Amino acid sequence: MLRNIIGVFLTCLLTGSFCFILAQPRNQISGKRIVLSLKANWRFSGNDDPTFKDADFDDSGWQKVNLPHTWNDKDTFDDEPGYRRGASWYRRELPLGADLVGKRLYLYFEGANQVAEVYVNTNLVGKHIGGYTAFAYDITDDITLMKPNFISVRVDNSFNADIAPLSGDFNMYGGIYRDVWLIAADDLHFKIDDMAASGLQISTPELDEKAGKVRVRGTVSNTGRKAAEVEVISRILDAKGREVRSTVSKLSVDSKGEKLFDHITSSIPTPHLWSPDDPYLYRVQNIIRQNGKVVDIKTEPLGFRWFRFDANTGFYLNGKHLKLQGTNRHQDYRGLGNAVPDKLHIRDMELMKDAGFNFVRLAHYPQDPSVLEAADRLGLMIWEEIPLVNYVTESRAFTDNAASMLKEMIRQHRNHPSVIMWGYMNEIFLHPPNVPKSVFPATVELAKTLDSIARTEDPTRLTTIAFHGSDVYNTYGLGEIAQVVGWNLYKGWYGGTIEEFGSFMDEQHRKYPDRVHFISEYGANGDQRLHSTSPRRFDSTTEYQRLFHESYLKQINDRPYISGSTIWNQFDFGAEQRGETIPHLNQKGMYTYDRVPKDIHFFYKSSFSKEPVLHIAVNDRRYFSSLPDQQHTIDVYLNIPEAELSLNGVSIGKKTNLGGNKVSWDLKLRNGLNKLVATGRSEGKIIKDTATVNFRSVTVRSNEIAINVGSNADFTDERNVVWLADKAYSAGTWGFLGERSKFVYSQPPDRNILGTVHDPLFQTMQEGLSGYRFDVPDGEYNLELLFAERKVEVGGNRIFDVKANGKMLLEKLDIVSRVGFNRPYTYVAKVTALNGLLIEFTPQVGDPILSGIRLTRSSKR
Ligand code: GCB
Ligand code: CA
Repeated sequence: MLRNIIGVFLTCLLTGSFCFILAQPRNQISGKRIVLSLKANWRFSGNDDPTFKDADFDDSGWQKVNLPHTWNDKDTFDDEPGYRRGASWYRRELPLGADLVGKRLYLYFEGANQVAEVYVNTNLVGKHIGGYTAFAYDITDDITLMKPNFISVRVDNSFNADIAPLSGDFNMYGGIYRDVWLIAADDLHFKIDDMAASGLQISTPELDEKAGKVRVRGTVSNTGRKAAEVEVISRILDAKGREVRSTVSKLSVDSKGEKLFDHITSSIPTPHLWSPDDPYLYRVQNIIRQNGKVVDIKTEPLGFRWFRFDANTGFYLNGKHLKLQGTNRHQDYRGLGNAVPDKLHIRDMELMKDAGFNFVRLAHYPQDPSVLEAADRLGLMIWEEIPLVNYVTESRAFTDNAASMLKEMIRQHRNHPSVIMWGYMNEIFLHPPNVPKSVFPATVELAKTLDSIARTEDPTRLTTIAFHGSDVYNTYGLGEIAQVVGWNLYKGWYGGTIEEFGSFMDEQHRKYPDRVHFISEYGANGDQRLHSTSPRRFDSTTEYQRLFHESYLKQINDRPYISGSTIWNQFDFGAEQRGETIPHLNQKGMYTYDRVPKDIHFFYKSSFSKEPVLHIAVNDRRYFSSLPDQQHTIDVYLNIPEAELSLNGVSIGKKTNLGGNKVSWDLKLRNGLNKLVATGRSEGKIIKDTATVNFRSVTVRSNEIAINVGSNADFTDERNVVWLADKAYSAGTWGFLGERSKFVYSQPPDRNILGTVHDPLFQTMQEGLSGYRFDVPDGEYNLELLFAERKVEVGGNRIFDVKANGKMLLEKLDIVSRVGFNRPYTYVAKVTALNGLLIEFTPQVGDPILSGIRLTRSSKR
């Protein structure tokens, strides 16, 4: 119900006034619950002191903030290793007016990462453990109406061995990063502080196409001084708000007591079913009436749908086979960390729907209520999980905390028809070094405990765990516990080949024919600045990302026993410890961190969406530079029968879509701007996509030759300089020399190059080269040489001389002593070419290296 007031709340924000809002869902009789947003007017301190809880503490010097808020939006992206994990405080006044006299008051937090202590007027009203679930406290007895009241919240995101996640490839941003509400209820209300759930549990115990029944179980609380006789009504409303069924019961609830009720409707004929194609939503409006007067209303979503999995043939929704075509989502956003407003959460869900997905895995933790609501409305089925990632602690407290996270997630989100699976572990055997052996059986025991909690709390969903690509899960019996086995597979990324994916899965299916197999992750980096005609594993080119996904999707589709899959990841996301071509980011998204689609998005859209798709896959379409006489392959993603491509106004032919959702043309671009237009037809309508490619062919006569030395990839920098992929020298062109010369692609953890955004240039290098030769015309040139030495554990100890056509440029160059490890060193000189230009590298200690070279002509002779 909280969500229904958002529109009203915005108005309040705009007028800047403090206001109460009646929680009054559309088409409903007015209820008595008052819900007030506590988004604005907080004060924040990054320090920690016990006096901050005191009502009379003077916080006027503190920073003003609004929620959602995190203190790690910036330090997770700077070049200082780590980010602040510790305690901070939030304070604000609660202006409570006469309207609230006689009400029961609750503070409702949608989430704070990861331990929150809530004080009201100096008194501790509750402490919540776990960063991703909601919590609510009754604060009535700590409040004095008509006087200033103060809330102080201590939030701590320190590492805590008893709280999951212990580690993970994502940032554990600290803060009150979701909405906070004040709920003022009548003494008689649907229970609010049962793990911050709605106090209501909706299910459809009997359901098929012909008829369905709805069961509503709930708890009525009476916080008043007198016992009360009430009526509880559950009304089933269709999407237009028309009452379909109504069930009433009479309860007597003791003072300071609570009462359960259990309603089952009579059979509803031909219920309108919920599905991704037709996400039809009913609602269940629950009313408490006392002496004929409405005292509380709580409305929950309802969808009629049923599902099952088959180990050989996959997933079925409402009796019909449906391959789960999905994607994963993290909850952060460029510039915001995890403090993401609802409208961006909702837009993310809409972007996933737009690509044609029918399923989303909310990895690796429960997400914002607006996410679940959007999933219901849009028709996206959901796998939601608690954040047990990489390993567990063998302690009572860890187990208890994990159990309560699981219960909270289930109770808070179980009424969403979109949810079909509850997960509780991810890659839990991807142990860091030094984890004791005993943790294997302990993890299995914990999995059993959590699995049985999930099945007891909610027998209508299935349980699941995500494994990484190792047999260790089978060895220890973890594969026998959950109802669906998820696999996170990166064959052809972190190691192995793309084709090994299918054979790995076939082997699993052969060995465990009764298991339901799902692919919970697969993905590869895509950096829009990097391109290659010979993409390779781990190069972060958009081309490798496309190759990887095209193959995986085909392999998944070829295997009916694979019930479905979720791509890693829908969006690039923050991962502070990573240092790939864009440091601090996991770059496997189909969209960038600020939600710009990469080409791969259009491949999936062409594969899954029912809308016509025609997309020229030339990435950001800005710039393209390469060797002369090179043919360019232009790929077009499409889901229509055929397409025609024209280049600069001239048709270069039609191609038929033979089923792979991709057609390609080989063509030659001209220097300067090239206009590509793809056209096709869908149901009589003309579909078009255009792309402008700014092309420059580079020869020894060009004014600028820039090489990404030691790399297969062209790198376009922010000035539109294209650093071409490297090659061995051949006469009439340029290239590296030396028998011992080898390409070096740095690997984690040595990758982040500090103080530059040209990481991919400096991360790759030739090692052991003897020279670099350009057969350029005689004349004066500016030369730029780029070097970086990798982290101390992997980098070399080397000293070498660099000469240009025999003239010493750098004598006894020792990169580390000049700039240190993992820092760019750029050397600039004026050089003269005479019968070409030879840059020589002569070792003194170790092997010479070079990461980039750029030659610009300053005069002609
Ligand atoms: C995984 C993890 C996920 C990582 C991903 C990756 O298997 O479950 O948290 O982000 O791999 O990109 O390496
Ligand atoms: Ca390089």
